[in-house]
Amino acid sequence: MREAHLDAVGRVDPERLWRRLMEMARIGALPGGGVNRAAFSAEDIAARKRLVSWARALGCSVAQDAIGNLFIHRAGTDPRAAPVMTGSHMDSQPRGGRFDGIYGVLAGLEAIEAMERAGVRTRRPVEVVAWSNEEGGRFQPCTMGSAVHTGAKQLGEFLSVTDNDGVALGDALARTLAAMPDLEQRERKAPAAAYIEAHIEQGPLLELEGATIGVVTGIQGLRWFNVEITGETAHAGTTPLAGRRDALREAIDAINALRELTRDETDTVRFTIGRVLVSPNSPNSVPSHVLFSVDVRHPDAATIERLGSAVEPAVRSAVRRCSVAVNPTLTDDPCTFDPGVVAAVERAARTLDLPFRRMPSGASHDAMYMARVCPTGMIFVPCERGVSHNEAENAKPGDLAAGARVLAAALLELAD
Ligand code: HGY
Ligand code: MN
Ligand code: MN
Repeated sequence: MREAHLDAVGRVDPERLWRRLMEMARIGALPGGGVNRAAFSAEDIAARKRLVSWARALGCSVAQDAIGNLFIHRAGTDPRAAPVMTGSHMDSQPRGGRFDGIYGVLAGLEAIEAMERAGVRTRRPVEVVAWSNEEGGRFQPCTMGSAVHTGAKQLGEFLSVTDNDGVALGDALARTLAAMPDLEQRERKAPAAAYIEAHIEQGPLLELEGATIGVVTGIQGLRWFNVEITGETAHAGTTPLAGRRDALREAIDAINALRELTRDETDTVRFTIGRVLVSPNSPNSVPSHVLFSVDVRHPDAATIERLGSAVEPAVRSAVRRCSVAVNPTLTDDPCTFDPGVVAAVERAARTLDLPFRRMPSGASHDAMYMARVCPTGMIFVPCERGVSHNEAENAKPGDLAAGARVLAAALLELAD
């Protein structure tokens, strides 16, 4: 690694990174120590404003696209060169942790600050992206901002999606875009020379093996669905079971059928029903409508394809008297990261003498979509007991800084 690059990498400051992480953790802070920063919420807007103020203080320009993805741009010596991009997301799960997503955004900002302080100017521009709605907790599906940026999905498909309170995404997005009217608009899908995302592992492997850096090789496939079952509400005391069209009773049968479908002795399949809405949701009225989510994942392309195709038939086979709608909201096949970018991440870990291991990602990330449009890779750092999507999510300042150094080193190599 060139002397100037080593100098820049050495200027990654663990305290500054930790301080920014803790400042962001106060936005949407929960009593249990985690955060709730739903996409396009007041908390998301506050985090966006905080990030933009830090980016501008570094002399970077900030642009925003039609779905609210934020692009922090550090100019290179060759303005015509496609940027090397990094980033992640700032939205969180309803009871999320202080590091999921936001770490990748702030590690990218830290890498830019280290370059700035070292006076290193790369040939390519370097951009840090904060993707909109990666989590999909409030508005399904997940990884929405990167899907629209890369052209995999159209924004128009999502505007009428509603959250649990009936708020439409289009309205929440309009408020978010209006909150920072002075940002440059980035309408086109800008080409990128490469994309690297830093993220906590959200699993236990690195911690168990005492490795500091995960050199991520790819992401497992996933399928999301929303299933709606519609029956007829009735009096709980007077209506015989024989005559009922009980939507919850039949939703339970459908969920049990899906549990059978996804039963796996090797415990490789990941099957989750995380969201269930029941109406009228009253103890003495027979449920007339149930919406439940289905999240199925597997690293093997043929297996996830088979499971995904079997969801609707399994649900329909279990539902007798009610009507059923099965709406697939996400179809992502397993992705393999670019060998050149994976090697650059590994080279950086070796140069910095950090213990590392190559590994796949069980969690999905915006890198899933960027991998379809440019050479892409990811960097993992350990999180305590592998816990994530939980307020107890925790990570060590030293590991977070090590990940940011590997990110800075890999970005410098790819940008020059
Ligand atoms: O669901 C996921 O895998 C990601 O953490 N949003
Ligand atoms: Mn994440
Ligand atoms: Mn997450």
